[in-house]
Amino acid sequence: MTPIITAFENSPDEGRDLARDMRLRWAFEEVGQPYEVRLLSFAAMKAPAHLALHPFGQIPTYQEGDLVLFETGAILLHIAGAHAGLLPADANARARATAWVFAALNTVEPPIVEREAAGYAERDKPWHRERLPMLDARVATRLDQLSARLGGADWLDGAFSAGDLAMVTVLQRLKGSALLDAHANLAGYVARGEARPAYKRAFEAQLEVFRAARRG
Ligand code: GTB
Repeated sequence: MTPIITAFENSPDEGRDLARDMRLRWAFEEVGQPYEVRLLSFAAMKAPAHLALHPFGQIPTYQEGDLVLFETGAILLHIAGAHAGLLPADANARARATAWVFAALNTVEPPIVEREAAGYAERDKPWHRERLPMLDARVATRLDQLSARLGGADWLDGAFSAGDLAMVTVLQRLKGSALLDAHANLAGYVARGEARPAYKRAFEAQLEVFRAARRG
């Protein structure tokens, strides 16, 4: 049965791969699993039919038969567990790759999202300028630590895994910022992820949603 995911009908990033359905599209492409996408307006995301799938009214969701999932980490691990290509066969290596998925989403992503959200939600507050260096410092600390761990390796733990896929998509949110550019190995790591054929196919698919909307 072909899995169906949900994505923005009109993504605010205009097809620049920043919405979280991109992680799932990339994972499907890595493992060679065809998928379908159901596009949602913002109103539809908050309507009862979608809230029955996603309690927080967000995208993406995943449906396959009577299985319904939300949370990209859970969906990514589900896809990776069902197909070869994103998790190593060795049990310990598999557990470490899983840990990197959690590290990306629980440890590295939160300060990045917090900093990003401050940029658009708090910009007009009198304390915003005072808070910004602290938000930058929290991100910088995580990047310093991640950079030290990655060192000169291509991927975080041996071969490319679901952990790298999650981490690259998290770091992409910093592309073009001095914070990421301060670490040549992390910028190179993101570029290596984006150079993967599966990533390119996923990127084109999400960009096509924006192009199609423009064509009307
Ligand atoms: N923890 C959840 C997961 O990983 O699945 C988070 C899901 C989530 O944040 N979804 C966002 C959403 O539905 C879309 S991806 N937001 C609407 C809402 O909460 O009402 C976040 C996102 C959206 C747009 C951009 N962009 O345009 O740059 C980047 C990231």
